[in-house]
Amino acid sequence: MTPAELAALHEAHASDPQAFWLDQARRLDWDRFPTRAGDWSFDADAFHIKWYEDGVLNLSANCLDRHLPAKADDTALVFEPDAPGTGRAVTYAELHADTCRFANLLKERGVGKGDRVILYLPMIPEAAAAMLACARIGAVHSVVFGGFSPESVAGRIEDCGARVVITADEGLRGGKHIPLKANVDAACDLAPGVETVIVITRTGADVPFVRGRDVRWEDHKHRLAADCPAEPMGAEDPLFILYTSGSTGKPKGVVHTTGGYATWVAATFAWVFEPRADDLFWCTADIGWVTGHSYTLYGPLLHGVPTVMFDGVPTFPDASRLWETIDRLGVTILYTAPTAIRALMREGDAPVVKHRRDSLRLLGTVGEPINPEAWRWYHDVVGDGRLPIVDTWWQTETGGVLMTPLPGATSMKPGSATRPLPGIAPILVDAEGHEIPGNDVSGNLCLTSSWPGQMRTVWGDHQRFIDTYFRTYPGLYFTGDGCRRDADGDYWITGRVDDVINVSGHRIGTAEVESALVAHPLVAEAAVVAAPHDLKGQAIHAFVTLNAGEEGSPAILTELNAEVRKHIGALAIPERIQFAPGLPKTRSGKIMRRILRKIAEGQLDQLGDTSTLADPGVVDQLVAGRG
Ligand code: 6R9
Repeated sequence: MTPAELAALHEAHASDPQAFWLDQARRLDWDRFPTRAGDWSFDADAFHIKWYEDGVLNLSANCLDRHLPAKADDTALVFEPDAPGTGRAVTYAELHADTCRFANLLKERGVGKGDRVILYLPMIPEAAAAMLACARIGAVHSVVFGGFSPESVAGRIEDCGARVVITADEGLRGGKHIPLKANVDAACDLAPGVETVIVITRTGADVPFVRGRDVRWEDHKHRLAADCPAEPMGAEDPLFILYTSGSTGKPKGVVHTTGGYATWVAATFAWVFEPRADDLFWCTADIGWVTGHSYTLYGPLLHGVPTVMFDGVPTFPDASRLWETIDRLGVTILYTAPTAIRALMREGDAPVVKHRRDSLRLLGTVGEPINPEAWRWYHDVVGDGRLPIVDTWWQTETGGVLMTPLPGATSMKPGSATRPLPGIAPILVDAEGHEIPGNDVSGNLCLTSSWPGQMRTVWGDHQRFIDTYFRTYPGLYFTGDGCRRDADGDYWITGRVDDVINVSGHRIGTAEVESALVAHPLVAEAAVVAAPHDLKGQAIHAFVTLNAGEEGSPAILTELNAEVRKHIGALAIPERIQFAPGLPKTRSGKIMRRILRKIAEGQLDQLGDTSTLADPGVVDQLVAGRG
């Protein structure tokens, strides 16, 4: 985009927001075009968020049917499995047919508009078809990342009241088999409401089937009709629920609706990636995360841009996997996470430079702040110094990108997400919620106005939605991120200021890990904080106090890790568990995490004022025990 084009977009929004947002909605095919764009208020007494409310559309039709007349036989997605070179391309016609078959199977099993369906799947083309099938019949999909434990799956099944789960026999990643179906069986034992489990064959492993409940996709696929009408959906009908960690309690079911989400994904995909006819887009994110929803699946499909579904890991079979795959497939845009870049940077330049990478025209990152060193390596080595990088800041809650440099229009700065997209209104506030004006300042990042892709509610708990995001600073959406605005007015996200830890781009709530640890019978108390980590960005550091008379041991450590694996999943296992004779508490009994954070960070000379602690001696013990 040129600077003038970007200025024109900002100007169009400023002069008539309603007209601007209605214009953005024209990127989609509507059964009934909305007469009004945004209708919202962040004020407590009039709180509501609605976009395009009288519009009617179907997202699956927008992703598939509208491409059929001109390009039925063109590639919609490229499946790139764990083993390099064993994948295949799937055309729009094929994806449409499989989506319809899936939709018809779901209907046969009693799924209709508004019903929730849990997906626990590898990155296979059938996963795309299953998501699109839900969207086609108006069912609400909730994808659960395959790294979560049976207990986590059960919690989500119960929270959203799903009666159908779609899974695969096994996953296969980095050469390792992941027992997806066995995990679903265990989840169903814990959450007994599931009536149907649809099982897709990925590895062909011999998995037990429960008669009456389990359905093998391949047994039915060929008898199911390859067409199915797309249900006309109200713009504000829910499209999906995605569970994500917050500061407190259980993961929240973030709800996105149809018209606003689709508009925002279509608009941001166009602005950020400027799709071209010959693009092959590769977003490495798993569909279990929001990035996988918005930019592995929906964004490219809405634009008719072929998208790579990668069911592997960047370091398997070796550290050149991404670059070898880019050359083999002819990838033009790579969108990945800082944690992957750091891991590959550690392997040196050789695995990169032995591949051409000359098909690439744009690089992107998402998920966590990128350190300038990793940015430079991505730019200089991966991009040969010739490719722009879009450092896109956004959240599960925001549906799509909110801040990023735009190639051609914004100058890049290593480590900065730079500027908000058109229609996005960030401000920085201090702890009391007063705006911090001017440049060269830091504060908590809030947004003053709504945008179409904003989440609408927490599933089943609208009050929690309001309390979590709009109460800290009344009248503002609080992102949970800290941020600096530099002397030029560019934004630098400095990371979470709430009790969320970002481990390799995965959001993990400290409260969830703490409650997993205290589930162990010998644990009296646990406190979890973030510590900086070279590869993961942040790592989990846990302080655990055992019951009186118990001694910490390697055996207990193993058991504690097993608790976390059981209650959440391996991705939340702490980097470090430190046995602590006591935790630093105020006289009123509050754990002072500030002190624990400094200990975990190793900043032992910056512990600050410890005089208000009930027992200041605890700190010395913790410092000594840090080792
Ligand atoms: C899309 C996604 C959201 C949190 C967010 C922030 C961090 C994401 C970032 C970034 C700095 C970027 N984050 N992108 N921080 N620069 N480009 O990641 O959603 O999983 O909900 O995480 O990730 O802290 O608040 P989600």
